[in-house]
Amino acid sequence: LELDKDLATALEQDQFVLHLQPQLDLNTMEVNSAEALIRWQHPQRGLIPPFEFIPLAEESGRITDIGRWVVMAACRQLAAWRDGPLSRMKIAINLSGRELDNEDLVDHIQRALTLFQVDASRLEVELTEEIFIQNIERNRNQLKRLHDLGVLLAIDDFGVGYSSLAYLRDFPVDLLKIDRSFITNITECPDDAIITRAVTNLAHNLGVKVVAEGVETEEQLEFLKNLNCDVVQGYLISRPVEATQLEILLRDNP
Ligand code: G
Ligand code: G
Ligand code: MN
Ligand code: NA
Repeated sequence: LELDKDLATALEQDQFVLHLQPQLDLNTMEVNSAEALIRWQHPQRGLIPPFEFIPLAEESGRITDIGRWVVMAACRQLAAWRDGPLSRMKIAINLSGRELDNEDLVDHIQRALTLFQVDASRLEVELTEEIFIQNIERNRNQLKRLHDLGVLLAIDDFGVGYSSLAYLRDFPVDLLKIDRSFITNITECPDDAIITRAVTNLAHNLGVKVVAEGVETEEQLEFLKNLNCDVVQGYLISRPVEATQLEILLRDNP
C-alpha cells in the first residue's frame, strides 16, 4: 500500500504533529492537562487523522517508532512550558497494545523525561482495553514500572468493550475516561446518567479520578459537575489544536 510506504519516510522527514485537546478540571475550573492526538502532515494528501494510519503502523510494526516519537514530542512540549505560565500543564499520550509489546518502552519514557528534565507526574498515558486483556502478566509489569516512575495511567474509552472491573483492581490506574457514547445523551437518557453516576462513585471509592469525554454542551458540563465528575474534555472546551493555538486559547481564557 502506498500510504504504508510513505510512513517509512514520515518519521525521517518529521511529518508528524501532535495536536492537543484541553481538559477542564471541574474542581478548579482550570485547564491543566491536554490529550495529545497525532496527525500526519502528508506532503501530498494534507493532514491525515490517526485512524487512517495508526492501524497500518501497528500491522507493519512502525508504531514502535511513532510511539517513541510521540513520547519525545510530548516531553519536548512539557519542557517548553516548564518555566512559563503553562508550567502546571500535563500531557496525556495514547498507547496502543503493540507499543507496549516493546520491552524498551518504559526505559524510553524514562530517558525522555530525563533528557527534557520533565517531572514524571506531568505525563499521563491513556491505555486502551487490549492492554488489559492481552499479555496481561507482561503488561502489568510494564505498567507497574511506568507507574513507579510517577507517570499517571488512564483507562481510555471506559464502558464500551469488555470494561472489566478487574482492570481497576489489577492495574495501578489513576484515571478513568468515560467513553463519549455515555456522555452524548447524558442529559436526556436516564440510563446513561445512571451508569455515569455509578462508574464515577465506584472510581472515586477506589481513589481513581474520572474524565468525561466528548462534552459538547454547557448542559452536559453542568450535569457532569453535579455527578462529581473531575475533568471534562470535548468540543465545548476546544477541539484538538496545535500547541501555539492552545497557548493563545489559555492566555485569552485563563
Ligand atoms: O484525534 P482523533 O481524531 O481522531 O483520534 C482518533 C484515535 O486515534 C483515538 O482513538 C486515539 O486514541 C488514537 N490516537 C491518537 N493519537 C495517537 C497516538 O499518538 N498513538 C496512538 N497509539 N493512538 C493515537
Ligand atoms: O479514542 P480517544 O478518546 O483517544 O480519541 C479521542 C477522539 O475523540 C479524537 O478523535 C477526538 O478528535 C474526538 N473527540 C474529542 N472531543 C470530541 C467531542 O466533543 N465530540 C466528538 N464527536 N468527538 C470528540
Ligand atoms: Mn484517548
Ligand atoms: Na476515548
